[in-house]
Amino acid sequence: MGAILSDPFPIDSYLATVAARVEAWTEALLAARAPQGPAGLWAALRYALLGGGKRLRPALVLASAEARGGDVSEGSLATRFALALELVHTYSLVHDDLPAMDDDDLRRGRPTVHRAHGEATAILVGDGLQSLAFSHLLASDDPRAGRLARLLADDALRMVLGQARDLDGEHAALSELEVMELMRNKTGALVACAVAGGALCADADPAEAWPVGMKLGLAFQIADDLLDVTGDTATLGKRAGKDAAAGKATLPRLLGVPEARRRAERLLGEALAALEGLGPRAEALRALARFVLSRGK
Ligand code: GRG
Repeated sequence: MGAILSDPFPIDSYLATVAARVEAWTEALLAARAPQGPAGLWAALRYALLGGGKRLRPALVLASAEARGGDVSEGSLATRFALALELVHTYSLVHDDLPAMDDDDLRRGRPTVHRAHGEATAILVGDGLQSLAFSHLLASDDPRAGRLARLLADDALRMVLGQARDLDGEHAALSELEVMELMRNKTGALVACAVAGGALCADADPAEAWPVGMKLGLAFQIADDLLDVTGDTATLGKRAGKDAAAGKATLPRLLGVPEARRRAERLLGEALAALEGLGPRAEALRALARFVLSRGK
């Protein structure tokens, strides 16, 4: 962790810049679409989209494209894909928080969407976000948009499969391998999608980038599970200690905190090694990879 703490890359300001860009794209999307109404649904969509969030997935898309010499300027395909991915991610959080799923009342330090806007509206917010994501991406006349949409659809489906496994209530019986498979689907797929999609936007091979993103996605989920054990609700902006309360099988619960941390560090090391060959242009991507483990929320 020493190298992580002394990271000279200004990751906080990089993420703040990405967050500001994501928020500006979101405002533009809402301004174009919300006038069609109904006002209540669009207010809830705004609440879901502009309530904070680290914007890690869009940052990974842009950094992965940049690392391979891709265009990440305003209006580029990479920016369109980055927003589409964040819309899908936001839909997953809104639906995951519903009473029928994790039944959470706190997300990003505020009441969850169903708490603030009602359950039926929260279901529609998730549905609407998914449609908006593909509509926004496919509004591009870039011929690569179709491949990106397929990538996003396939990884979003993997997330749904992971969520189904997570909900099926047999956690006590899950082996380490089964927990890893669950994490690969539930969390890893969208993070891998970010890194692979960024590569595709730079005309590099997404199939080569995807497994590196998967390592980061797994490290990200282990870090999340560690924070659930070691973090507090105020810092996390969501309830801490939920996994143990729900009897969920996570790596920290299965292997203990120190071993789970070692696994996450190993995954990060493997991802960083795979990114080494990309040279100085990949500095932001490598810093984001380190942030996956060093983050406090
Ligand atoms: C409902 C189809 C469906 C899927 C839900 C994303 C998800 C799958 C569940 C959310 C709960 C959870 C612990 C998911 C694992 C991935 C994860 C840690 C998501 C939170 O992502 P962050 O930390 O969130 O990037 P912010 O708020 O920063 O955007």
